[in-house]
Amino acid sequence: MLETNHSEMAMPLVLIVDDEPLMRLQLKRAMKQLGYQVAEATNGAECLDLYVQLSPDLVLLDALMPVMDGFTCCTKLQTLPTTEQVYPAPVLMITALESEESVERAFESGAVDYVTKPIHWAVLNQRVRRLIAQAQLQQQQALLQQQLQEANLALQRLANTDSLTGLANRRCFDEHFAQEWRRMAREKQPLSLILCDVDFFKHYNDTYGHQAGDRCLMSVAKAISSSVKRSSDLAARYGGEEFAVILPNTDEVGAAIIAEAICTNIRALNIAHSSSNIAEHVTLSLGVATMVPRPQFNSELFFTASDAALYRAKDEGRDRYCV
Ligand code: GH3
Ligand code: MG
Ligand code: MG
Ligand code: MG
Repeated sequence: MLETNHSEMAMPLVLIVDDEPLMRLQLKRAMKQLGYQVAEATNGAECLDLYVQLSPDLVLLDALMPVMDGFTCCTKLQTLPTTEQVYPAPVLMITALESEESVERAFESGAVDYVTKPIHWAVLNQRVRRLIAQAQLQQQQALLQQQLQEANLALQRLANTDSLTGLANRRCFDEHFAQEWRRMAREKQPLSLILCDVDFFKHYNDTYGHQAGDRCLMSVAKAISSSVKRSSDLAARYGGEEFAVILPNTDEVGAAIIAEAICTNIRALNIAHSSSNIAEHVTLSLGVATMVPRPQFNSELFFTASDAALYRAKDEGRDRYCV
């Protein structure tokens, strides 16, 4: 039973839960006088349903009710998952039970405040106002926190992504590489690195223009990243027309398969390159190196080995990989 439209979101919503119609009426009148919207439930079970549906800002909860009493209901409210739509709303228990045990039970079940019947209306009003103000502050803080997290993620994505190709950039690659290098040492697994360089790319730019060159790099990037399959593999734009692929837990044989796949997928792009000295289309040269953890190896040696293999691929005629 919702009296006014909560979707306007301007007025806080108070969920009144009491089995006595007269009590609900009085509470409703008081809350409306304070300027709040009101929804009503007649027992704990109804309260749970409305709570999830309406995400109130405060729950005024009676203790003794049929079907489900206030203590049980309050306990269940605490276990509801918090989502973007449903914030944990404070629960104020209103009951004729004055025993110490009842007060303790109420707080143990998650109520944040306790008022006894007959109601002292001025006291209730003050407590309601304070609880709603606190809840709104918490909601705002949670929202801000979430926005901050999203902004951070977006920033991180931006900082790690090459803007032209959408691949990981050099910064991201270096970080990932350092991580995988340490993992290799720890887990005693082989690590492979493939450096890729577009053949005669200067000629390509000279022939087709720099913008066509950019589009070519985008296609090449896509073909390279679609050639690596595992989630731990990383393809990155290493610089200008150079790309690097890091393959954790991959030996020489596995790395050669990926290198071959990259060559094949680039050829399949069939990007016209009339000034290429080797083919009528764009090709790549690749240098592959694999390391198994040994004390005398360092990461610089690894790059030197891949680079040397890449130069060999260029020397031997391009459009190929060398190990
Ligand atoms: P090789 O086969 O020996 O690799 O010859 P190459 O012409 O590819 O080698 P070189 O390193 O001389 O040329 C690389 C070219 O890549 C030169 C540079 O203008 C071009 N390049 C680098 N980054 C970009 C880019 O972001 N966009 C475009 N369009 N061209 C780029
Ligand atoms: Mg009752
Ligand atoms: Mg180059
Ligand atoms: Mg090149």
